[in-house]
Amino acid sequence: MIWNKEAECMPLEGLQELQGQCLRDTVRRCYENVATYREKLDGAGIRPSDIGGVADLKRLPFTTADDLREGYPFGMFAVPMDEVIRIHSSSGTTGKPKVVGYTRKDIATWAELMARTICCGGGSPHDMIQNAYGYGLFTGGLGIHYGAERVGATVIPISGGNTKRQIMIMQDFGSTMLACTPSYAIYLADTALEEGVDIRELPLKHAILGAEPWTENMRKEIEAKMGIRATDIYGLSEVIGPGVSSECEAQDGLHVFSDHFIAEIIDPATLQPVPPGTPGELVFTSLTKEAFPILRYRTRDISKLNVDPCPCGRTHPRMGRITGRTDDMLIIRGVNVFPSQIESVLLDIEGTEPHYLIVVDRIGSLDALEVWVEVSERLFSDEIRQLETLERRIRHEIQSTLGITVTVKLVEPKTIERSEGKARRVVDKRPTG
Ligand code: DLL
Repeated sequence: MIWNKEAECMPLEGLQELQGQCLRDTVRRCYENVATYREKLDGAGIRPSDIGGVADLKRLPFTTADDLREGYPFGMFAVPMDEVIRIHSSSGTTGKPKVVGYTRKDIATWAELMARTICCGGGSPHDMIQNAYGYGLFTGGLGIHYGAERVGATVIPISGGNTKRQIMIMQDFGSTMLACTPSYAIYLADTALEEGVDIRELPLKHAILGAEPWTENMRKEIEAKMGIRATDIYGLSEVIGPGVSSECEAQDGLHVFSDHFIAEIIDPATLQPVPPGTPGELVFTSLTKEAFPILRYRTRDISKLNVDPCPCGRTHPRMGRITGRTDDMLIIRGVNVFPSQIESVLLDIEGTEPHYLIVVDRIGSLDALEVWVEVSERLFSDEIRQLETLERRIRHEIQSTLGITVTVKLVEPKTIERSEGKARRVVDKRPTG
């Protein structure tokens, strides 16, 4: 089911034309109403009238998380506060949160994009959507909520946490779609089993999962454990929240809703755009947002673009699954390490659970990488010899994937802290500076 066929299946020429018009308008509004953009554009010697169409996008300066923090809290809003009807924010890794605002039209746009996301994930007005994303300043809860209402589905605004209650509601209400982070989906499935509930036997059919990196292996595991189809959904507060892109039934890349956002991939070192298929940093420009328009925002997320036609009929280009971030990339003894690489190794090994923690420390002058892995209940009660074999195997597999030595620590089931939102996978104890 395509939510908005006219927009989502628009011929590429028409789409480019529309993007050009919206870009001109967005740049003009940014220049006229936001001091940071005016200074940046003046600094680059660009006047809004220099922007003719999409081809001129690459002339615009980038916007970074630091720019947003400098404008904290409302400095980058492009409309008077009276027109702002909603605020959200996202905690950064350091310092003040990033604060974003929405006008009434922005909220309507967001609901439309979330309606598309839900339909991309197999949802329809007949669905009962259990929304286990957190409600509050985080965009996940209210984003899905408005989208579900726009579709005409029934939304259960249960928010995150309280796992046993989630399972009870899922059984009693007969939820057909689940919305939460992928790590929470696994936790939910495992907890259900412990409670003697097999989710595969419940009416649940779909899950729309995102807000944190996950892998194809995790998808397989979630789909098998719950007997459902799991769809990757992506977004970030600075751009709108969830509803920036979504996988469709092809499960092969996430369509970027390109009548509202332009995605680019750049080489983070040279800052130059790279051709389709080449991995790099995702950069977004909003085309229709009023309260918080954004020009060439550097997300730090690593992905690639695919402009090939999709069997689903949507024409909007697809971005690949996020494979890491330029800033969560760990550099250990000079080697670039992505937590997702370690995760895929673990998920391929029988007897391990998808709960792990990467602990990086400095011993003397050398970086040390330790991976804590939870093992399954069954294995943990086995002989020591078995555990040693498993530990050796994990160590060997990680070492051959990353090319650096690693210590593996097997820990008892349920010792690694569970998260109800985004999982925290890395503890970096190295001194900074
Ligand atoms: O996480 C918005 C969201 C809510 C997306 C619910 C999907 C579902 P922020 O809190 O601002 O917004 O965090 C944005 O989360 O830059 C990525 O690093 C990461 N992220 C979001 N979706 C995905 C995904 C929400 N599908 C940051 N895969 C982004 C990997 C994701 N990473």
